[in-house]
Amino acid sequence: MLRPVHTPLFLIFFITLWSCKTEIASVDPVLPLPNEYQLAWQELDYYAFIHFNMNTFTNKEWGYGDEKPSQFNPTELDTRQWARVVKDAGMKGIIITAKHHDGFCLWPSEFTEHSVKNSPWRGGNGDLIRELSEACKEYGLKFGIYLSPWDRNHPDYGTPQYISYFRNQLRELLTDYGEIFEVWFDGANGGDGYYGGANEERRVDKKSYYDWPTTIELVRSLQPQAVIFSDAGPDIRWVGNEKGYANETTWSPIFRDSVYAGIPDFQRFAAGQENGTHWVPTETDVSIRPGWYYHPEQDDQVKSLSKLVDIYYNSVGLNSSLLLNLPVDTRGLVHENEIENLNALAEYLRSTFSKDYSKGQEVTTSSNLNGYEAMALTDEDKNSYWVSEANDQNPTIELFLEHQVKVNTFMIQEYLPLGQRIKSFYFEVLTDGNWEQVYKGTTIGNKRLIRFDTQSIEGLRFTITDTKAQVAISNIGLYKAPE
Ligand code: FUL
Repeated sequence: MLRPVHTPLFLIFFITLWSCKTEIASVDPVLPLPNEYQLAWQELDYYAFIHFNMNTFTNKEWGYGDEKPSQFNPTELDTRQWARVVKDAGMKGIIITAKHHDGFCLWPSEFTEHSVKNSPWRGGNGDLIRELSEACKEYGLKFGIYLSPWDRNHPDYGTPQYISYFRNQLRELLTDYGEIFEVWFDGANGGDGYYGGANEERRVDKKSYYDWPTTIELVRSLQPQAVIFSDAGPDIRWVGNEKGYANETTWSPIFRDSVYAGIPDFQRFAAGQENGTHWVPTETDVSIRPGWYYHPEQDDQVKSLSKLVDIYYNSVGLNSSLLLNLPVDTRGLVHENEIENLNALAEYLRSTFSKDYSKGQEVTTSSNLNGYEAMALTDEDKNSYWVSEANDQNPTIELFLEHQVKVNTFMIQEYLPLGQRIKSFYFEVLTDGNWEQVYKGTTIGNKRLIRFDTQSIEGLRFTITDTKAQVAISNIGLYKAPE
């Protein structure tokens, strides 16, 4: 039998209105916020730097600028080997030193003779940037460019003409080689050098000489999705050391009035600033050997698996990304010793993160805003997230496991599109009915990895003790890393 039409429609209308109101509460963002390209970059976690250029052949870290193109002569150069090694290591991309401080160019730039075109490599017809960009494409890796603002070879360095030269080179690199994910501007600039034969010291005013705003606009116009790195951003900042360790407290926001490569102001930037005005997360750059470039005498000084693991946890696990440098050797290959340790690291990370013990387990929270339930925490979807209620002073996550599990690693991520919020927390595990605090920390941001002694636990509790606003957390994970 049909019912009268007007009553249910009327009811349905109000029920819909009511449910919309209760389910979709609004969450105010905490400024500043990342842009879409910074968010995409943030997901890369771990990618490679490759230092390979003239210094590889002169066995130096910083060439003076008087080297001869004839000295650049790799015998077995194979960028596909680099890409394969990087891919196998679980890294997501490669940033290459297209030009280091000595000025030699790995591509046949039309603006200088100081490049591969005058070297014996590939009979002077080689273009390493092309070969590497193609290898990255083939292996599904992102491709990035390091272009040194300092040039110890160029006669015009220190004058306005050099800035035009620098931008012309940037235009070549950002036009001719497909999509670029990151542009890396080194802070080391100004000092003595060859400078076309002048052999003198040239100091520049790092704040004004490069006119960074114009260069940044050039990058934006050619590769809008590329994130730009320098000591102070604009998109990504230096972590403040070359050891591979981010700060325990790492805010992505900083007070950045201007961008100056070479004026890092680490006192302010290493930890970021809780109430900073710009979103400029850190990148942790470190070499797998003592040097950035290949030196045969360092063949037995490749960082060990345990050191690499430590670096991974202290960069990726501390709201940073890991830019791990591989010094390609004089053959033009990633050395066997690197490959061995990288493969061990990849295996370690795979075996740790392939099984998440929190998945499918019962999660409860101290409060939640309608529409942002606890189950978002374990659904492995970065777009869903849990939000606590505004009056919840100690937002808490509890997870009870069906069976005891042996674990030693916990992961938690804030939902970054709403800004970085959490200021401090502690973490407890439940063993044989007893809660034990195993870690106490400060910021979280993109990702916090917590290591603790391997234990058979039946539950865990994560308590936020201070936050800028109600918390928004997208994911948690529970893992067992190999001993
Ligand atoms: C530094 C440079 O001077 C080193 O040679 C290296 O390229 C490193 C990544 O950045 O500032």
